[in-house]
Amino acid sequence: MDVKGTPIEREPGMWILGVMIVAALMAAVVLIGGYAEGWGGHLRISQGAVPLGATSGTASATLNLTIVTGQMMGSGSLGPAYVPSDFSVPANSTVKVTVTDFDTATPLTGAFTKFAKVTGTVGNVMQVQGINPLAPNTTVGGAHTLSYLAPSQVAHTLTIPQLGLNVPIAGQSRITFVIHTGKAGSYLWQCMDPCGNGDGGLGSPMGLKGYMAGTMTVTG
Ligand SMILES: [Cu+2]
Repeated sequence: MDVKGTPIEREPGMWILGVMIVAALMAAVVLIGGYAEGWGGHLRISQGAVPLGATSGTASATLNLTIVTGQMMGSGSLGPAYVPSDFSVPANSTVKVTVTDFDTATPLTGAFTKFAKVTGTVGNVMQVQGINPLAPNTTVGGAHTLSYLAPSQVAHTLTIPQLGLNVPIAGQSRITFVIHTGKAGSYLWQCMDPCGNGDGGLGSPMGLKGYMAGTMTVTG
């Protein structure tokens, strides 16, 4: 029993050890699989953040633009400018746009008054908040949701005819609005407020890229 019994007794021991090793290996596979799935899920969430945000209606991207006055740039400046003037937004997503305008109003007149209306944003509205340009982080008055601005209050517009987008920018204010982007492409934007020199304000920097015109790239 002593001599013969030892291997007989060892055999079940080995068998149990084998089962334990296999079980441990299986547990490891399940764990690694779970982690892999977890990572995969994580990656899918981060890669899918843009379309997910778009479907849930919450902003999935932000775009911040500033309108600086010619004065802020000094004597060589050609006039007020959007900074940046070329910018990118993701395709098929919801983008919250903020435009901080340091410039004062140049009233829309004649045929240009149609650019006082907000079009192409979510709800065809925008939020307007007055700012103090000498203390730009402080607000003036309350915030308002508007679909139209009095033509006399318009300083500039952010207009992309190809997308039906038009947002009148109030003088010395912070404007926010939300857009849903579509397919990838390159779209020209321009300001339709006669904020330029000469000829009824239609001269430079009106239509001048880097100032009152530029490109919005929708990246796929
Ligand atoms: Cu302008």
